[in-house]
Amino acid sequence: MSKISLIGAGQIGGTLAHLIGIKELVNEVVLFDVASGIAKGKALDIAQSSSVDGFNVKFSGTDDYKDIKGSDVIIITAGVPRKPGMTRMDLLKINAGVVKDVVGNIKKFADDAMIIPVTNPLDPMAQIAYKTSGFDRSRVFGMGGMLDLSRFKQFIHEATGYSRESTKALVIGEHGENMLPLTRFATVSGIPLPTLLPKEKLDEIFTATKGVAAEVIKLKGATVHAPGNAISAMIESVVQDKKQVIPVSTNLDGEYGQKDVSIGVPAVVGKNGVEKILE
Ligand code: A3D
Repeated sequence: MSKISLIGAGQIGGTLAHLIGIKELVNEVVLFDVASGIAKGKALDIAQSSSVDGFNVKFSGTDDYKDIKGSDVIIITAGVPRKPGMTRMDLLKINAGVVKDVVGNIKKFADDAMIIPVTNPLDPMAQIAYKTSGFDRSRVFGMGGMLDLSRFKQFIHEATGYSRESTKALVIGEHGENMLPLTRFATVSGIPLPTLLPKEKLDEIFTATKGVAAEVIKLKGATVHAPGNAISAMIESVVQDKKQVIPVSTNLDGEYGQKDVSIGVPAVVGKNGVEKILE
C-alpha cells in the first residue's frame, strides 16, 4: 500500500502524519482540511523534518478532494473535539454532518479506499461512515478501542511494574463512558491479572482507563499523542498485513447478538481491513 489521506489536519491529523512518516508506513501522505492553510503548512512542516530523520515519505496539503484519488487508506480526523466538561456524545450532531460530507467525497474520489473514522463520538461516526459509504463493512472500522487499550495497558504497567510488552489485554464496547476494560481477561505473560493484583486495584485500573481522557482534556485541552499513536498502530497492521487482533469499532451483523450497530469488538486487522471479528 502506498498512499494515505488524512481528512482533518488538526492536532490529531498533524501528529498522525508525522508518525506515519517516522514509521515510514507508506510512500505518500495527503493532508486534507477545509482550512487549506493548516493542511499545506503542516505538510511542509513535517516534510522539513524528514531529512533529519531520514524518512522517505511525500507529504502534501490540500483543500481539494481530488487529491485523495488513489488512496489505499483514509483516516477521518475532521470535526470538533470535546472541551473540558463535555462528553464525546455532546459532539454528535455537529460531527455527524462533517462525517457525512467527508464520506460523500471519499465515495466520489476514492471509492476503493479503506476508511478509519476517528472523529467523536466514535461509534456513531463509524456507523454513519459505514452507512453513508455503502462499502463492505470490512473496509470501514473506527479507532477508539486501540487507544483505550493503550491506556489500560499503561495503568496495568504502572500497577504491576512489569514490562508493557508482557501485558496482553482487551477493551471492548463503546469508546466512551460505557467502555469495558476487561480486567478479568488481562494477563502478564499468560499469568491472569486477577492473580497478580487485588480486586480494589483492578477496580481502580478499570475506572482510571475510562476517565483518563477527560483528565488529559482538563489539563491540556486535548488528547493528541496517544490517539495519534494508536491510529498509526492500526495503519501498521493494515499496510504490513500483520493480522493483529485489535479492538475496532465495526458494524456487527449478528456477532455478540447485535445487528446494525458499530461498536468496539476484537477483530483481525490486515491488508483487507477487518478480516474477522472474534467473539
Ligand atoms: P482539531 O485540532 O480541532 O482538528 C479538527 C480539524 O478538522 C480542523 O483542522 C478543522 O478545520 C477540520 N475540519 C472541520 N470540519 C471539516 C470538514 N468538513 N472537512 C474537513 N476538515 C474539517 O481536532 P483534533 O484533531 O483534536 O480532533 C479531531 C477529532 O478526533 C475530534 O472529533 C476528536 O473528538 C476526535 N478524537 C477521537 C479520539 C478517539 O480515540 C476516537 C481521540 C481523540 C480525538
